[in-house]
Amino acid sequence: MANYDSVPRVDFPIPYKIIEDANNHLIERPPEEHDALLATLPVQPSSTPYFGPMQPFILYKGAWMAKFIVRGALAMEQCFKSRPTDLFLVTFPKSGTTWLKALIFATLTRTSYPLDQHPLRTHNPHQCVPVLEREFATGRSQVIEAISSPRVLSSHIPYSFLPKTITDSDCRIVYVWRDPKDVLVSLWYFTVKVMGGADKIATFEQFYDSFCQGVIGFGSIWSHILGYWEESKSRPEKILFLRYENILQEPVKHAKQLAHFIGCPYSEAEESQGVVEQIVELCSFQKLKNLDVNKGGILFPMDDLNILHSYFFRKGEAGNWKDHLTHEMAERIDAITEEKFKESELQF
Ligand code: PAP
Repeated sequence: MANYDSVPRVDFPIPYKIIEDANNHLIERPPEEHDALLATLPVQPSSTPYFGPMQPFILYKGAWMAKFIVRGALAMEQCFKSRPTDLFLVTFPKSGTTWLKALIFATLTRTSYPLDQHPLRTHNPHQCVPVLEREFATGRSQVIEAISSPRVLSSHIPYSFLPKTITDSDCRIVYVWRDPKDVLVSLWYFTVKVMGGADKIATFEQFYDSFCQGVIGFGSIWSHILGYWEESKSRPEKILFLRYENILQEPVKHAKQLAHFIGCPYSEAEESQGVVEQIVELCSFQKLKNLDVNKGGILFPMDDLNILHSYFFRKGEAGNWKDHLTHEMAERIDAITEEKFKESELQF
């Protein structure tokens, strides 16, 4: 297994500039190779409530997905080449991606930058760790190839969508999951912000129903979690399976576990100097949320979506669903979770 002690520096910033056009605009050229296959996939009925431009969703490998994610996954299957030192962060959206991007990136680069001048102070965590399927879906695989090792890459795709170059390798995956009720609420608020208001989309009740049915653009959250859980049970050295709420409760313990898993454990000297606590503090919700870079700034400026950095920081706590779900709504989700998880040894 790779050890990062000898290669502590991670490329930064991500080399997007390699695909600028003559006017310094970042270029997007969605690959067309899979258009014919994509056109054969079932499309959600037009009566499905509308939540944004990722629709209509298409059915691929049993999951209702945004078309660009399937396009990205197909392009990854065809072209992506993993490297033994690659590290992947995988999450169902709104399960702790931003936080773990920060923690992983800060852990890996802690000897490259003084912590008081760390790039996370001036860059949103999503600017430090690219989303694989997004880059492949928009024809920017060169960005991924241009990053020197060790690469930290992220993804939201289900385990069954991962290319063999990842699943058949010894590359490590950090998977983070979160109480589906909080994921639902977080995803709703994010969607409302991106869409410019709740009046632009279907109702929260319809969103809730779609989430329960797994028709939200990333497949069913329960299948997503179980796909990685089953694999992590049989290959714990490959997949570190973490839960958002547990990291919130014991961040220092989990930061150490993470560093160990990714091959750059904290030395005794670092521990006694409080480096773990400093990394945890740098990546904490309050710290990141209040940085100027995360109060302003647009992520993916080449998109029409206008996703602001601030959209990734809302409450940052466990149990906020209590302010948004009725007792019946919460019970229904918990019943689904219990039913889906009952055959696995996964404790909720
Ligand atoms: P993504 O999958 O689209 O990248 P992701 O970062 O997983 O989004 O989700 C954002 C959630 O993580 C928000 O949760 P909330 O809506 O329930 O508040 C956000 O507040 C939370 N979050 C962001 N950064 C941190 C952090 N450093 N610590 C804890 N939670 C965080």
